[in-house]
Amino acid sequence: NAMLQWQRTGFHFQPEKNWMNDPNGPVYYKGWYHLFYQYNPDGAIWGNKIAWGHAASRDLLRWRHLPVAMSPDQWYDINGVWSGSATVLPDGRIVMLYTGSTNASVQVQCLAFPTDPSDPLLINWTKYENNPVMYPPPGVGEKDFRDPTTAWFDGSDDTWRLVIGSKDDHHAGMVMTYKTKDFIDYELVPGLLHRVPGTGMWECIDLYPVGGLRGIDMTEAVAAASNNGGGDVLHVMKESSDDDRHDYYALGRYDAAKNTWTPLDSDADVGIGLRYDWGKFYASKTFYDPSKKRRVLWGWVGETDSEHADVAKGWASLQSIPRTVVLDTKTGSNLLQWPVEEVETLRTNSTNLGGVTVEHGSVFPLSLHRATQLDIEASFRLDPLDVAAAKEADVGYNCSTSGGTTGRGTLGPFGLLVLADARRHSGDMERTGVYFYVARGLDGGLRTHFCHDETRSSHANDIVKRVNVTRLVVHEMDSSYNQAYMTSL
Ligand code: DQQ
Repeated sequence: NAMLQWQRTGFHFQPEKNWMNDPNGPVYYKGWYHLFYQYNPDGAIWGNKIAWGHAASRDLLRWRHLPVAMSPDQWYDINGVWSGSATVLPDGRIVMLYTGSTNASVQVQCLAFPTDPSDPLLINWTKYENNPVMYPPPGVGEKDFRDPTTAWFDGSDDTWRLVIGSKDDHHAGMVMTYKTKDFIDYELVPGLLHRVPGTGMWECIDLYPVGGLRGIDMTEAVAAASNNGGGDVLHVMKESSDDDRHDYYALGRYDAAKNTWTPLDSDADVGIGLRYDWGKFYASKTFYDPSKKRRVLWGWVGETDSEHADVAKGWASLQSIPRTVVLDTKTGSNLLQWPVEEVETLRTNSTNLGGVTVEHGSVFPLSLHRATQLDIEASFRLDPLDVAAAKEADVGYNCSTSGGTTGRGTLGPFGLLVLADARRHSGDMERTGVYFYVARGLDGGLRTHFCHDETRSSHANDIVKRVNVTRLVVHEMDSSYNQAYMTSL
């Protein structure tokens, strides 16, 4: 339809065309950030011929599209070059491990190397001649063995270790550890690193240390733990739940000698507790960026467009803006994520709209410069009289069922209407509400809900429109008001 304008993203990564899903093998090499991704070179839908697309960037924002890095062209990956991770060896060489779906659709792990290590763009890749290097072990389903992590070095027995997700026949998600000296021969470490009943297949496991504001490389954390106990470092375990397509994490302690990872809080274990994101965000992966000593998170953002719309557009999906991940040291019980600092270099001019009072039930139009992309930082202060007036009435507030942006309460909803169609100042104007709702909990304390309401986001009728909830930890500045900042791009 010539009337339809398919809007491409401004800064979120997407291929020039066709289908994309998981981010793969993110790595920093000779001054370039590399992003590989699940890619269908033949069209805008997922298929059984997934390849590794490839792009490189100096700043995580502006990407150079590069040729497909690996295609499904061997018996062991002919049904798909699936997700995997990069490991940088101490001498700077890169080892890539990925899952191949074989000619019999068995999931096996495969090895690949840059053909020309002197090429900073890493254009050509060579698959190891004796692939595959790992088969599903006894008792593990041949279609339940995928997505190897980055490996780390363990000096206690001079081996590299990595983990792979799976599920057992009781529908428990689980993680297995392998060790290797040469990335060719692997040994399954006895026992499971972790297992959570009822959570189904765990895709795209991630396991990494967090501590202070600086990112930590896993090898560094394992060495520190064997020397001095590791101090305050915790380990994040993340799994992508094939059951409900969300990325769940938990904070815990990794014990290399015992091959165990134990959650700090077993009620908030992996797969049943915290999530990275309450929108569309899946199959994510972090990498350690040695140039800025930070841990950076990527996630696949599958859009809500229908398959029909994707085919008409000729493309589908994007990657999240890369985010820096740190431990929230104030609570010690969750992570904090923020768009990488490079994003700030995209700001050209700015408009400060300080001191706006938003009355109950009102919409305050922001008059801004003409722009196609906005980066908004908003800080809200609640009227102490309203806070005092907030009674138990809102106990049980739930973003998804409490009326979205059109609900009315003493302390909410308040926030921003974004992606609003200014040409239609009518009741059916397209807009997406990104808002807070503060409610008293049963204990009398204030709970901040952070929601986004897609129900009026589009006039299209073939997409999913939900009201999403984010469980948000807001650090209360004092008892009379809450303050939170948010950035949307
Ligand atoms: N996507 C890949 C798999 C992974 C899944 C296949 C997660 O390796 O488990 O495209 O989205």
